[in-house]
Amino acid sequence: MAYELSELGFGPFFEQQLEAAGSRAEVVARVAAEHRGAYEVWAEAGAGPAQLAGRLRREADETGLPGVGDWVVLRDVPGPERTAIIERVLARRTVFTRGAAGREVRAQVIAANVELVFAVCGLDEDFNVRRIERYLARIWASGARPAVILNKADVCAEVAARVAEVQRHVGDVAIYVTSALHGDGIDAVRARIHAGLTVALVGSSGAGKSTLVNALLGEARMPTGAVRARDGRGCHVTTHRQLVLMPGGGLLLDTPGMRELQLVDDAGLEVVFEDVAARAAHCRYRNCRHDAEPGCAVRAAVAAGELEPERLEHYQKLEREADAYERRHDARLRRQAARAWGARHDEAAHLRRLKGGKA
Ligand SMILES: Nc1nc2c(ncn2[C@@H]2O[C@H](COP(=O)(O)OP(=O)(O)OP(=O)(O)O)[C@@H](O)[C@H]2O)c(=O)[nH]1
Ligand SMILES: [Mg+2]
Ligand SMILES: [Zn+2]
Repeated sequence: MAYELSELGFGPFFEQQLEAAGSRAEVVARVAAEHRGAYEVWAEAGAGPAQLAGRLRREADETGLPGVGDWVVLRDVPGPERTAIIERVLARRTVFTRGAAGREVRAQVIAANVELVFAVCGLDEDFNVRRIERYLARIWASGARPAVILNKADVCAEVAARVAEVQRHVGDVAIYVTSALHGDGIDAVRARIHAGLTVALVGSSGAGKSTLVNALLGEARMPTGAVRARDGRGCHVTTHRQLVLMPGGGLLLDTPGMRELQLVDDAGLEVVFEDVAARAAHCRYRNCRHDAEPGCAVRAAVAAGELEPERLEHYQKLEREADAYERRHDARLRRQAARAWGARHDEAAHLRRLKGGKA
């Protein structure tokens, strides 16, 4: 199978990077899938498996490694029978990352070079406005545009009220109401997708991302799975990220449900909480936390009934979370750097001893 690069979303932003590197004939490809370090790449001349050049693996940190959606340069033409070698990752236009989970130090690339990201939320037990805000903050921070899909409308008795509630929190971000299982509302979502555009779906497990992808494709290509009856949670059916080409053009990226989507910094919060941020610009202190500081314009707006107290509460909570992450993350990086330095130091002392010098 071979692809038109423009159909895969290739454009001047990436082309310029190739020209800058010289006129050497290069095989450009897009990473279509990634699973535990094994890649699938799509190029004009063919498609097939790929792996990283050893140098890349050694030099790059986690976010420097290619993720699904990345444009890469290969050593040779890919094909089903051979494993192509990825030599270089082109700079990204957008990148959606997940904060490092548990003990990991680095953020993980979820989707690279996507233009539009749908935050999918079920209108069942999954429904949670705060989670939608959190997703939107991360999507804005990625450089992509967000939109919201409220799925499973068929099992919700108060769709209009829920939509109104979400509307109050997302400003002018588009909201789509769907029932992926029955194909309702899908045409409006499909209308947002066109040739050359890459669209990702994110959201908790069981929200119906894969069911939506299937409905958009018009065929059951992605496996889907039942949610637990007890609490409506999904069972993490999708285990790896995969690009699929829409019959009418455009690319969809289905992602596994994320157990934790942390805010890694406050990028994006300013956009989601534009109403809060606009007032905060008038606080007396620039680093005002809007708690009990004198001259706080945000608190004043709440007191005057111009800003919902809930908005401020959500904003403060997310900002504290971002701060905590940054602090934890920095501390971890510092510890790691100290360890690496210690190891180098020990090694140098050991070498000096071997050479008969003083340690
Ligand atoms: N009633 C109803 N059920 C739906 C709808 N969309 C999806 N489902 C069901 O919800 C369950 C989970 O759907 P999936 O598409 O597998 O969910 P997912 O978001 O891809 O989940 P992960 O891959 O685990 O992240 C399945 O049983 C679907 O049939 C819908 O619109 N209405
Ligand atoms: Mg899925
Ligand atoms: Zn303030």
